[in-house]
Amino acid sequence: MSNKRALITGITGQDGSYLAEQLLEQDYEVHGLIRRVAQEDPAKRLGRIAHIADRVKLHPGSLESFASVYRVFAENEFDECYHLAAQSFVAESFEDSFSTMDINVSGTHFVLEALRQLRPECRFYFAGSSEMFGKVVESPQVESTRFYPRSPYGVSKVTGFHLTRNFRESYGLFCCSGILFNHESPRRGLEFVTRKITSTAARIKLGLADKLYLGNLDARRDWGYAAEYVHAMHLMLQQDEPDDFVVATGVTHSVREFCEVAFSELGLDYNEWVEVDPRFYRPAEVELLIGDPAKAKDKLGWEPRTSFADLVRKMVASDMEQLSAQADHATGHTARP
Ligand code: G4F
Repeated sequence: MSNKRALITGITGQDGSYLAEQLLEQDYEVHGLIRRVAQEDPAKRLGRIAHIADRVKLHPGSLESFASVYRVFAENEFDECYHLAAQSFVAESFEDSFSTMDINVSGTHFVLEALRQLRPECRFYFAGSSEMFGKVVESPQVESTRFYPRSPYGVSKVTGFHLTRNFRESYGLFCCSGILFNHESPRRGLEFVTRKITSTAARIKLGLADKLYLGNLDARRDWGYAAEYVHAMHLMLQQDEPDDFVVATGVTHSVREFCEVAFSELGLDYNEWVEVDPRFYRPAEVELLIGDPAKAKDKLGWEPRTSFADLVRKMVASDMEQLSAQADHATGHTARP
């Protein structure tokens, strides 16, 4: 049992919510940094952590303001900091590269600098990304694979990764980066391709939608289960020495294969429902990602457990359950056979 105090930036996101749950189970005092957003429905914004809201301490702050990050560190003595907050949608980073850079690069810099000045003993985790490998120079990708980012998001994560390593090497701080490959769950945002597929397939099954429009169906990703990936983050901060780790399954599938499994789970043929819409193509694409998690297995004792098919099934089942209630109330909608 632990009485450690942890700060999670991005606590309301998919990963933040799973990590908060797991740290609470280990008796951590869990704090979260949340954006101060006027007039937003708190039930919606805090939806993923509603069930633990009374057990976490939330601090309003902005990653765009060093002063607000500094204040949170000045007022609390954290033992561990998990920096997960980011503009994390790759497609959006092409639309607004400047705010992606501000939040992902300066935001990371602010957290590191506040920690260095006020709480150098606090261990720090940076959410790196397989997007850093981008146009991959080797497969599978490992910790030493050269980065070749293909989006403003990827560039921002490479910079955050180097900042994290630089603070470790310059100031002796316990700073780690997890290079996490795509990780999904029923809590995934609706704009990411996996959840877009499972939620729209469920809507189609229930008669609430007629088509699923997607971009590049041939892109391949190494998809794992988010609840397992946050466990790896925690393990990284429990080691004797800070280090960087690839977290992945070692298996890759195409977006098309994801569609195939998701629709067939509902007794549907994806060919009849999925249409390619070039609006969803990206200016530069990451065609293939596949990670080798051998170092994480060896040093952290971490291994993925949920298979690709089980992950898809879990997400489809959850969307069907959520949307069924909605369909029951809608008039004129009938589930497809
Ligand atoms: O689900 P995605 O949007 O995830 P992406 O771009 O791989 O990034 C995610 O994983 C990263 C880890 O590698 C994270 F760092 C990042 O924050 C994020 O969580 O897209 C996956 C693939 C892409 O190749 C995209 O072009 O799916 C393709 N795709 C095809 N049609 C689509 C769509 N992606 C989205 N979001 N929407 C589509 O309609």
